[in-house]
Amino acid sequence: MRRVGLGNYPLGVATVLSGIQPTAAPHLGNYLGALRWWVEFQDAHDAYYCVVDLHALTVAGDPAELTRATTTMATLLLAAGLDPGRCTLFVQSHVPEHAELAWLLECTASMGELARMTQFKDKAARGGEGSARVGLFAYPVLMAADILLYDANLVPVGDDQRQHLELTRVLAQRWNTRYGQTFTVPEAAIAPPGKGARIMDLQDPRRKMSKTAGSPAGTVFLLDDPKTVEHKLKRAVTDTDPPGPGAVRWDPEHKPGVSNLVELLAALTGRQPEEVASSYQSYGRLKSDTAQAVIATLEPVQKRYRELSEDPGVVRSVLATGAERAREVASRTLARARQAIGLLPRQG
Ligand code: AQP
Repeated sequence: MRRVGLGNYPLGVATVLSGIQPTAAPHLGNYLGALRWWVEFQDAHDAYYCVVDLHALTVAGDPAELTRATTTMATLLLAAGLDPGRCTLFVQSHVPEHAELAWLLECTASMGELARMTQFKDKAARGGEGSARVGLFAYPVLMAADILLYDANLVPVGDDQRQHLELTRVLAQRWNTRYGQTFTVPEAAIAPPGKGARIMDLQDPRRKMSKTAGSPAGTVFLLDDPKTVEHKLKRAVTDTDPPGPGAVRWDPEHKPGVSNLVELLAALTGRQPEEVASSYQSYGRLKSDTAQAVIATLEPVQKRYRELSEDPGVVRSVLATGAERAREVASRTLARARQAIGLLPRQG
C-alpha cells in the first residue's frame, strides 16, 4: 500500500473511492485489506466510500436481509473509524448516476473482457454459469462506474479486486480515446505482500476469507465476540510440522495456514511477517497471540457499533448527507460522459 501522502499523490491531492458489498457483515479480510486503509486515506485525501448495495443484488439474497445488512455495514464503517466530517459515506443506490454510467460503460466493454473475470468464473461456478445472474457478469462494469464517477485517482482494495481495477483502467482509457478526455484513469492501492492484501480462510487457507464463499468457522467477522474469535483461531488449520526453530515461518506457498496467521498478526500489530514468525516456535502460542490481537482490534469497533446502533437516525442522516454530496460530483461527471458519447442534453 502506498503510504498516505507519499508516492505520486502528495497529501490532499488525490481523490479516493472504494466500496463494500452488504452481502453479510464484514470480516477481518475486508478490514485488513480495505477498511483500515479507508480510515487512513480519509485524512490524507478527498475520500468517497460507499456501501455498494446494487452489487449485492448479483447473488441471491433476502430483501429484508439486504436492507438490514446495508444499515449494519454503514454503522460498522463508522464504528471502524470513518468520520463523515472527513469523508463522504453513502449508499450506492442513493446515487442513481452509478446505474446510468454503468450502462454507458457496458456499451464500451466487450463480452470477452467480462468473461475473463476470475471472480465471475468462481461465483458462477458455484450455481452453474447458465443460471448466474446477468448482473454478476456485468458487475465489474458497475464497479468501474462507481470509481470513474468521482474521478478517483486511488482505489484502496484487497488483492482480489486487482483484475477489476485493471478493467476499469482499460475502459476509462478506451472511452477517453474514443470519445475524448472524460475520465481520470485510477490506480489500485493494494497493501504489499504480508500486510493483509489477501487474508485466507482459517479452515481452508488456499481460499480467501469471504463473506459469502468462505467457511463460517474459517471467517472472523468484525462482530464476533471474544470467545468466538478465540475458538476460530484455535481451530485454524496449520500443518503437521513439529514445533521448533523454523516451524513458524512466513511462506504462503508451502505453509499457507501458518503464513496466514503470521500475516494476520503482522498486519494487526504493524510488524513485518518475517519478524513476527521469528518470535514463535509453536503454533499454539502464535494462535493465542493472534486471537488476542484480533480481540484487541475488534473491541473498540464493537463498542462504538453498539453505541451507534442505539440511534439509527444518526447513521441515516450521515448517509443522506453523503448521498447529497456524492450526487453533486457524480451528476457533473455523468453529464460530461453523456455529452461525450452524443446523448441529447436533458432540458431543464
Ligand atoms: N480475504 C480478503 N483479504 C483482504 N481483502 C479482502 N477483501 C475481500 N476479501 C478480502 C476486500 O474487501 C473489500 C470489500 O469487499 P467486497 O464487499 O467488495 O466483496 P469481495 O471482494 O467479493 O469480498 P467478499 O468478502 O468475498 O464478499 P462477497 O462474499 O460478498 O463476495 C474489497 O476491497 C476487497 O478486495
